[in-house]
Amino acid sequence: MKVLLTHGYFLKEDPAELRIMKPYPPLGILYISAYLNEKGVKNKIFDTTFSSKGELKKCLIEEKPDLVAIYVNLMTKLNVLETIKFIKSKNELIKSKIILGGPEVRYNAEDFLKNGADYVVIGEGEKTFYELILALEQKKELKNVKSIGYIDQNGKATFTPERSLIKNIDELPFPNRGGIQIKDYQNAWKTKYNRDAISVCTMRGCPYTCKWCSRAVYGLTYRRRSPNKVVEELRLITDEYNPDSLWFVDDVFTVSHKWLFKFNDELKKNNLKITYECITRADRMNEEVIAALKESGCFRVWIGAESGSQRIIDVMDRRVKVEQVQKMIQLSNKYGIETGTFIMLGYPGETEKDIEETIHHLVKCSPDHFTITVGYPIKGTEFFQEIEANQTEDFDWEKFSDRERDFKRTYPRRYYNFAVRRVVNEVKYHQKLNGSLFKIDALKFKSKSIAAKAGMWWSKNING
Ligand code: B12
Ligand code: SF4
Repeated sequence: MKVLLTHGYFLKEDPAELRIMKPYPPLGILYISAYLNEKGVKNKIFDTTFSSKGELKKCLIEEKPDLVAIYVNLMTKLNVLETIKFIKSKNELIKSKIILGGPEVRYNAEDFLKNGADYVVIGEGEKTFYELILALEQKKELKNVKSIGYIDQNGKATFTPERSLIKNIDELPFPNRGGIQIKDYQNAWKTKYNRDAISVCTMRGCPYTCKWCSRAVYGLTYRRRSPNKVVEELRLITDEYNPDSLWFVDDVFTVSHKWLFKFNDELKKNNLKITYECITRADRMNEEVIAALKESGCFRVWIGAESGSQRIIDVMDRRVKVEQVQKMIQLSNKYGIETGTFIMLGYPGETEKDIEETIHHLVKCSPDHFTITVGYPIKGTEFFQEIEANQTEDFDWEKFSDRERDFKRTYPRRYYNFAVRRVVNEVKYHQKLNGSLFKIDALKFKSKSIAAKAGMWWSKNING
């Protein structure tokens, strides 16, 4: 069987992503590809990141794969639907079956099947996809393949029972980075930042329950590769690509302190020096952990909080104290590690007072970086369940992603665009005021902050 793995992320067609220019390879597909290679199933990857929709279509027509296997997340959903439509409209591709996997699948499976996908793989993909390929090759009954969905003979969407997760993820082969042009990613980074980065995954799942976070793939689990296996992969990456830095895509890098200390020891034992960036939670940090992060090469740590208001953090079930977040950001900085944090505005129940507390929080702990988004409900999350009844308009699934799904918030939607500007400019004002000799710079940000505050008032009281 001819298997083509692909996705729907086209960097050139996305102005926002072009501005950010931090592309990462599609790790999920690279894991699937490596697993199939190990099992002797030939497969090819068409990496869309630096390509175009036209090139993908050309490749499909040329290759005529038996199976087109596509990764889909909420951002790439619409592009993936377009690819499905294309395949279904071409006589040359009449025999190509479409299989979808990735985080967007579990809670949208029926819609994808109705829109042309032949099969969906729910959750962790390696074993399921391999078994599905075998069943299709040997024309066996699909009902025996766990964790898949398909349209049965009666035209009904059918789902098989859930498969248990792979217990020991050390068994998995390293992602097939050789199947794509990693150099293209490195060049894109080098051009923009003078520094490149390669992504690595050491854990699967997260044991926490933040209400807005999607756990559609790995659920409420925590499985970790052993430090020596990770170091083995890092050695290969270093020898092959020699990147300036690594990015651990793990949900909570310091969730196990024991693991971190062992990882640090393993790096030393193997005389491997790395520079890396990771994400974690303040409640899984302390001074000893920060020292270990520094020693093992962490140059930047992202510490989640989402809000500076304890009330909102609690509503989100974030299970962290805002003071802890502030303390860990300051302590990491003291150890010479750059810090970043994520902020989300517009969560249900958030008021202007909470937004002001968020500003106060950011000013107080002064992280080196922060990202700010207006929260949106991802299907399958508790946040989604909470707002489902309060959606402001009918949602056309085929035309929009969850990012465009809106609901009745405390204030009109437009208010939050001003609120984002207010937070960014007010924080910059304080940073400039404290850091620069030229206070005139600070005043520029202050005036923008005041204008944004006026916009908040105007959209709240006059024109929402
Ligand atoms: C790294 C990462 C990013 C990176 C890089 C993305 C990339 N190119 O890989 C960056 C920072 C750019 C990013 C951005 C975004 N991300 Co992101 N990201 C992640 C993160 C932390 C890790 C992804 C990863 O590599 N996982 C490891 C691999 C091995 O797992 P996997 O991809 O899920 O693959 C497995 C299965 O899904 C399945 N599978 C995957 N593909 C396929 C294909 C087939 C055919 C089959 C059969 C199976 C299969 O098998 C794989 C192995 O078991 C995840 C959370 C997580 N822990 O997974 C969020 C996550 C994927 N991101 C998410 C979101 C929301 C976003 C953004 C929309 C955020 C935003 N507001 O901008 C953007 C979208 C960007 C884009 N254009 O696609 C959500 C997705 C939710 C959803 N329903 O789609 C997640 C799950 C976070 C969360 N918990 O809410 N992200
Ligand atoms: S936000 Fe982070 S800690 Fe919370 S559930 Fe998601 S991955 Fe886990």
